[in-house]
Amino acid sequence: MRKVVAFNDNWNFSKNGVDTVSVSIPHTWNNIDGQDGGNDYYRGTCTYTKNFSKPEINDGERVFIEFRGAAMSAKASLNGKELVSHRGGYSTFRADMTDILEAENVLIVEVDNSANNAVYPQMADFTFYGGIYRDVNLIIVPEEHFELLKDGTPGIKVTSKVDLKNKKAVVTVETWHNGKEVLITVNDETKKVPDKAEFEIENVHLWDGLDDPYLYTAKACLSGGDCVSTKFGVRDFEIDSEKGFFLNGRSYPLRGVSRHQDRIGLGNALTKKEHEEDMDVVLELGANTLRLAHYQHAQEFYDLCDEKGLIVWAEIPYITKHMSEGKENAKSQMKELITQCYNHPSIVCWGLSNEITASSPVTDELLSDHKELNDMCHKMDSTRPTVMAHAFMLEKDSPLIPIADIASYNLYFGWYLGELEQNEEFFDEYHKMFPDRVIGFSEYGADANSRFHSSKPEQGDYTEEYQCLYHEHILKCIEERPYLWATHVWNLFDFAADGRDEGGKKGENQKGLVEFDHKTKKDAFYLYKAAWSKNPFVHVCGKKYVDRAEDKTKVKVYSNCESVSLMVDGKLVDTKSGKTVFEFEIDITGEHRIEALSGDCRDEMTIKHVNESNSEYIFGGSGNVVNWFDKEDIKAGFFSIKDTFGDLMKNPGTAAIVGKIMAKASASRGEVAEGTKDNKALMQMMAGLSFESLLKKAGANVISPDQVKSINDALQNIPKEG
Ligand code: GCB
Repeated sequence: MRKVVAFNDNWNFSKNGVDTVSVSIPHTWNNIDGQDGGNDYYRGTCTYTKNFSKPEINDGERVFIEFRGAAMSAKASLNGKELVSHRGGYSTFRADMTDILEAENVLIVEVDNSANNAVYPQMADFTFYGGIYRDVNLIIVPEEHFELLKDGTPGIKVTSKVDLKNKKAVVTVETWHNGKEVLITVNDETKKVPDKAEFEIENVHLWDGLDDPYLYTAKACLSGGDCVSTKFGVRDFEIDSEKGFFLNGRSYPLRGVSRHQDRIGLGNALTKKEHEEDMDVVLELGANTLRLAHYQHAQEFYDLCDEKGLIVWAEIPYITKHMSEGKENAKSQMKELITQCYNHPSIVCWGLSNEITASSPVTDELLSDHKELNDMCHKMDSTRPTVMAHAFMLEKDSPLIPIADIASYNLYFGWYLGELEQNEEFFDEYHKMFPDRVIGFSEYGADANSRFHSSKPEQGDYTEEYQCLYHEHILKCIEERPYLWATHVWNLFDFAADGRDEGGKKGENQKGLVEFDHKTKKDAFYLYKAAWSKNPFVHVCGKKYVDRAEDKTKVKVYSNCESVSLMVDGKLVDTKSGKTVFEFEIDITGEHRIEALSGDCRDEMTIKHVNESNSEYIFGGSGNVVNWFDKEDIKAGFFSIKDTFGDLMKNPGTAAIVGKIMAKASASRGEVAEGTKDNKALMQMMAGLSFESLLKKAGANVISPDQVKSINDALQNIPKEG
C-alpha cells in the first residue's frame, strides 16, 4: 500500500543565514514585502531545515519526498548528501530519499528566488514570491511502484476519444512503473496488462462544462499493492475561426476571467480553503472559463476546475522577455505542466508564452525556441492546441504568430492608451486579414480602487465607475464577436505587483473585479455576473460613492432579471426592462435610500447630496489623468494636443515639439519604452491616437498639467495647412 504523509510541520526557516524561525509549509518569505510596493522585496536564497526520524518502513519500501511548489529554484540535501535540485517555482518535483535515510535525519532545502537569466519568470507584472509555498509530502511505496520521479508524473495518463454520434468513447490508460504487469480499472472493467489498456465505454457520460462536469475514475494497481488513480472526463471540443469554441458538438462561447493565485497577507502560500473560496467566486460570477495565469497553478485548483466544469487555459511563465539562457527552463516547465496536468479535462490548451515580444525583438532564436516548445507540446499531447498571448504591438504578420495553433491578444485600448473602440477595430481588421486564424482576447482590463468615484468617469482615473464603463464596452464587444474563441478579463482578483505604485495603492495591480482580499467585489464584478450567471439578482452600483455634488445623479443597476424597479425613499421612481445594465436618473436633495427590486431580488444603498465634491473620491497622485482642455478651448485651424500623433509627426514644426516630449516620456519609462521608435506596429498604432491620450498615458509625474498647457499653447501657434 502507498502511504502519503503530510510533511508540512516543524520546519526551521532562515533568511540570510540568520533569524531561524519555526514555520510550517505552505510558507513564503514575501507575503509582506512582496506586496507593499517599491519592488524591494527580498529576492535571494533562504533555507528550510527539518529534523526528522526515519519513518517506519517495511523491507523494500521506498520513501520519496514530494514538493508541490518551491519558488523559484530549490536544492535539497539529506544528511549532507545532495538529494535533488529543481528549477521552476510552480510545479511538483520529487526525490527518492531511501538510501540516504538514517535513524535521525537533517533535511536542508535551499530555496532561491533571486534574479538570474535562466529560470522563468524574470520580468513580469507580478511578485515573484519565494518559498516552499505548496505542500510537502512523504510518499512511501512498495519496492514495486509507479514512477514518481520523471517530471513529477502522476504515473498514470488517460486519453479519451469520443464518438459523439454513437455516444461511445475509447479510453486509453497508460502507466509507468517498475513492475511486470498492472491491473487497470475503468468503469467497473479491469484489465491486466504490461502498462497500457484501452477501454470502450458505451453510453458515455460526457464531461459537459458547467452543466454536467461528470468525472470517471481510472485506477491502476500493481501486484505488490501500489495503486494510483486519477479522475478524468470524457469530452470533445473543437475551435472554429469563425464560430468559436464547441464543447461536445454544441457552441459554447468561452467567456471568463484570469486568475493569479496570490492573496493579500498570504502571498502565494495557500491552502485548499483559499482555492475553494476562489472557486466559489468564479462560480458566483458565472464564468465558464479561466485563464490560469501566468504559471502552473496548484493541482487542487485544477481539480476544482474539473469538478465544477470550468474550461481552463494553462500556461508556463515564459513571459515578457525572452532569455537566451532560458530555453531549457521553458521546456522543462512545459514538460512538467503537461505531464502533471494532462489528465484534467478542464484544460483545453497549453500557453507557450505571454507578451514575449513586449521586451524582446522577434529574432531567429525567439522563433526557433517557440517552434521547439510548440513541437514538444504536440508530441506530448496530440489532443490539445497550443496558444500564445500576444502584445497588441506585435505586427499582425509576424512569423511568431502562426507558430502556435491559436493567437490570442492582450489588448488594453481604453486603459493604457487609445480609445475603447480600438479593441473592436483591432479584432475586426485582424479577423478580416486572417479569417482562418483562431483568435481570442486573452487579457483586457482597467484598474479601479473602490475608494475613487466619479460621475464623469475618465480613462485612467482609477474609479470604480470607469472600470464599469470600460467593461460595459468590452462586454458588448465580445458578445458581438462570436469568432473570439475565448475571452478572459484581466483579472478576477487584484494581485501583487510589487513594482507598482499607482491608483492610490502600492504594490498592487488593481484590475481585479474583486479586491486583493479575494472577498470584496467591485461593481464591475456584478456586470459580468449579470451577463453570465443564472441565479436572479440585482446589484446597485456606487454604494461607496455616497457623497454626490450634483442635483441629479445616475443610478446604475446590474441584474440578470428582465426588469428592474427603482425606489427612492420608499417611492417607486421607474421600472425598466432590459438586459444586464439598467440606468436611472434621479433628483437628489438630501440623504436618500435607493432600492432596486426585481421579483424577490433586492439591493439598496444610501447616497447624499453635498455641495462640494468629496476630495477623497479623487485620486490625486501620479498617473492621474487630468481632463486638460475642453474642445471649446482649442483654436480651430491650428494644431493642438487633440490632433493625432501621426498628424503631428507629419508637420516639421509640430514634430519637433512632439519629439522632445516623447524622448522625455520614454526616458522616464525605461527599458520597455526604449524600443518604441523601432517598433513599426507600435508607431503605426500610435499614429492613430490623439496626442492628448498619449500624454495622459505618460501620466502627470512625467508631464505636469502646466507642461501640457504650454505644449498645447506651442502647438496652437502652428497653423494647419490648406
Ligand atoms: C499584460 C500582462 C499582465 C499584466 C497586465 C497589466 O499584458 O500579460 O501580466 O498584469 O498586462 O495589467 O498591465
